[in-house]
Amino acid sequence: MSHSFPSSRRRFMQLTGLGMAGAASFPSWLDAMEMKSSKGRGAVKADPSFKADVELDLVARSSQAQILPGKPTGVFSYSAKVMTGPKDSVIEIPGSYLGPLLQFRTGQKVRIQFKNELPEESIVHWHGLHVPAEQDGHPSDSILPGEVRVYEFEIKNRAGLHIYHPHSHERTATQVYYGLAGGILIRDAEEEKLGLPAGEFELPLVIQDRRFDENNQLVYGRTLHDRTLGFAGNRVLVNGKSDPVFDVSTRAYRLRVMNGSNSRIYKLAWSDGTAISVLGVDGGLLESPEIRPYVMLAPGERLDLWMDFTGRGLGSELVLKSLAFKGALPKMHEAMMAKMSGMAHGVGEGGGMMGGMMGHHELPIGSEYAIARFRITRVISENTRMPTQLSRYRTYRLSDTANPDHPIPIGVSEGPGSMLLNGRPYAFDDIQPFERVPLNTLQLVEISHAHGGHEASQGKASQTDAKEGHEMEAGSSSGMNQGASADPGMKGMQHGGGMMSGMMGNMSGMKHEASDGKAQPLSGMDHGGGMGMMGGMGMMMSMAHPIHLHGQQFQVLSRSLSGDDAGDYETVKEGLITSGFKDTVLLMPGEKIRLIKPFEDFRGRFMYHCHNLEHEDLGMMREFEIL
Ligand SMILES: [Cu+2]
Repeated sequence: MSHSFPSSRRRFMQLTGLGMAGAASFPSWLDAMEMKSSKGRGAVKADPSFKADVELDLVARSSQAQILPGKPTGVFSYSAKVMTGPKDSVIEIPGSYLGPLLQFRTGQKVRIQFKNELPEESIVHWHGLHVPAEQDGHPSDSILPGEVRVYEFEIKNRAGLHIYHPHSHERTATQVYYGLAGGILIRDAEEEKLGLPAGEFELPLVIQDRRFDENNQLVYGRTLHDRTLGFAGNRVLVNGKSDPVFDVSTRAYRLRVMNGSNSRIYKLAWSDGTAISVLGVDGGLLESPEIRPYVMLAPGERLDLWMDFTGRGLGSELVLKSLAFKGALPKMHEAMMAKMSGMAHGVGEGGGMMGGMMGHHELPIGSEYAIARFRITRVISENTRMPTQLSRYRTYRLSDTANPDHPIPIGVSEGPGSMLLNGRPYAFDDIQPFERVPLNTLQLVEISHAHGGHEASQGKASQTDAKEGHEMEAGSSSGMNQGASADPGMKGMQHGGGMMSGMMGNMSGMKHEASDGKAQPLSGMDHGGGMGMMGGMGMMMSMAHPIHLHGQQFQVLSRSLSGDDAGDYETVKEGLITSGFKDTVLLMPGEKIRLIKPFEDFRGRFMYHCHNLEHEDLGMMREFEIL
């Protein structure tokens, strides 16, 4: 193989003595079915009493894809085959490294036999699907090369677009980056009655960014900078294709958009200023369409968009763009990028974001660039109108929740090489009292910035006193703002290369201690000395995080802003959809989000984590236990 292996993969092969040849000579399918996993809950066999309507074989393996002109690119790729059931349960995306679209109906019973032909462990998570805990692709269920795991679940979701992707701890980011992801379309009767554009007029758009070397091979960085901020590519791919062009007719289309990037956040808009018409979000259709000048799309989020190309001339083009915005990355980082851009262009911070020294191929997050072109190649007269009413569903109220005065906290804290939730990194079997949730309840959850992780480490993040904890945090962080905002800029510059290397250099050697006094393995910070310095550092590091909760979709109750981030927030706020059902929500700097989430039907452990995949692998992941 010519492409560079992720280092975890190399480590694994060293440990096991496996190479590619070893992986290829694994036992046959049936033999593998008999293998017992040597770790975790491991391989699971089919249950003959589960009467499946659809049976699929799903394989993950090393492969090659033609992404750029010239040499093919080494990738990881899913492939799927319908064994029994409707043939359109698998829809290929020709020539793409992406997994095929899987298409199911509400109420269908699905059996999926997943075979891991990768040279490292893996497990499939069904992002957005409401399935039992043992079917959810928990990291501890990872299977080894050559092993098979059988999933069996009923589709309980309403119509929507979801994602299948790996979820092995500390391997998710690389495996997704190297190609392991695909879409899951759920159909139901309510959606079908609407007669929305279908067939060739319904287009999936999976947006990802990648970086290639001169031999067309994927490059994945593992610097502290990449891990702390998230890895960003310098080229945007749609459906696994570079410089994507879609040939369209003069009529309405339904665009099923998914952000499959590791860390990149998009601000989607049409190049001619046409408003964005939003039909649905992560968990399916809204009650009625929402019209916005632009719409934000963070990793793990989905959008269901209406676009009518009627009245456009043959041969004309429209570009789906990402517009400039602020707040995705720490202020210090953004200020530095702007200054570098300014120096290169001879204009101030307001000038063209980040060209110049960054190189225009570098494609900074928050800059303006094209995502895909839509070219009118056919004029037709038939069309359909956008429905004004889309769906009916129950709206959750605060008074419906079991804990209206004591929200379950999800406190986000950042530091160089240390990304935590509720002050703790991911660890198996580390369920905190407030992470134990009674079955069949609606819970109020509050996601906020808990700079430095002091909050949970001081025991404030329990259900009983979470509220006081948050008020305290809000008070102390406003003091921090002033210190941190004095000169957000140039500290890291003197060290040249790495954006944040200066700051990170200063931070190295510090030690992070949890409440029990034990050093946290993934952390480089110390907040034991109290709020002071780490709180300030937290503010300086404050950035956007797409927070994903496994299990059922939730509804956003409120979003509020504190601190000095209002200016940056102005650049994104009209693109944040708060209605509908969500499973991933973008927390901007200074923001607090309250949501209501049902914990129904299934007991067991369900992850919650940042869907910036580098953050997730760094430990910004925890789990709820439904009891
Ligand atoms: Cu994050």
